[in-house]
Amino acid sequence: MDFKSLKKILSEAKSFSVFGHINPDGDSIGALLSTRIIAMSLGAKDIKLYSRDGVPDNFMFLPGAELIEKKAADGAPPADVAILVDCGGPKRIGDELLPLLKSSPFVVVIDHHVTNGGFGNLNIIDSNAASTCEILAKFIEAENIGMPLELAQCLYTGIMYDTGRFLHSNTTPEVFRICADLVARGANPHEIAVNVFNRRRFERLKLLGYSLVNMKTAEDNAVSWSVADRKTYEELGAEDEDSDGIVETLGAYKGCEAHISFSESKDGRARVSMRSSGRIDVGAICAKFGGGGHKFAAGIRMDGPLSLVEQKVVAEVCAAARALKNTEGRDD
Ligand SMILES: [Mn+2]
Repeated sequence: MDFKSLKKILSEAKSFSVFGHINPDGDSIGALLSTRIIAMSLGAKDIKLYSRDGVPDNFMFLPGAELIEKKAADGAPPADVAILVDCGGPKRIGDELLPLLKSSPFVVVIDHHVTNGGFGNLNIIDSNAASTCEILAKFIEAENIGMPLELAQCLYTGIMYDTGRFLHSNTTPEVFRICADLVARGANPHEIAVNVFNRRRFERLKLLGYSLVNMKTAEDNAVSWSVADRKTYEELGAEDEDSDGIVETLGAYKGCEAHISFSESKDGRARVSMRSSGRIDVGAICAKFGGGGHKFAAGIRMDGPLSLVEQKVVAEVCAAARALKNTEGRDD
């Protein structure tokens, strides 16, 4: 990875627009805020942060979160450099922000998605990294950039989040080495975990409860999924972002190889989140439907109706589960 060029750009350009992805998660928000702190420590003054869907409540405790904007102010001048963090492709920033991205003459991509082909003028892409924040932590280390407490907190949050609290298969010795260093610099794992996971609204917990009570399974429980349509969201008082994390809980079921959460967003589109227990490549399945992500964690946004999306996607995942059963056999 060309860290030298990244440092040069962050040190020399006058203005930056930094973009995270739609339906932001801990890595996207952590990487947005970290990029700002890093650029400032290299002398940058004019840095705007954009996240089309804002900042979920549980990440508002992070330093600088209130600076993240959903859209550009009217007549905002184009920035010298646009930086996309945690985005596998330019459309991940959301269509509304694309004109702002296109107005910048130079684009930097910092990402860890295996599907990222490198669409920037400078691409810092490492699909072996568990998170975009891990790449940023390596950049800071390699280039001897300072690590204030605020930066350690943001990076730790992103890394912890994208490794599923250090439980996913991407949790490498490197992840622990980096996080040990971040904690030594003041990042507080307990405080961050409480903020990110344990300060939920009741409506969100009700949506999780609904999803578990109405969980469906197929292929001898190798595939499990839940569906929440618009009506359900409204009855429970839940928001789009409340579906975050449901899919992980579905995977707790014994014998589950792939688990899926289907929800109907406010814009009427279907949002599909898919996880694998480690043997089915759900990234490849999502790619067939125009989605993307990683081998064991991926997603799709599709036009509805939701029931048809459910039918098509579940059929594809069930076919993968059957293929797995045929080739490897089940050992439970
Ligand atoms: Mn990520």
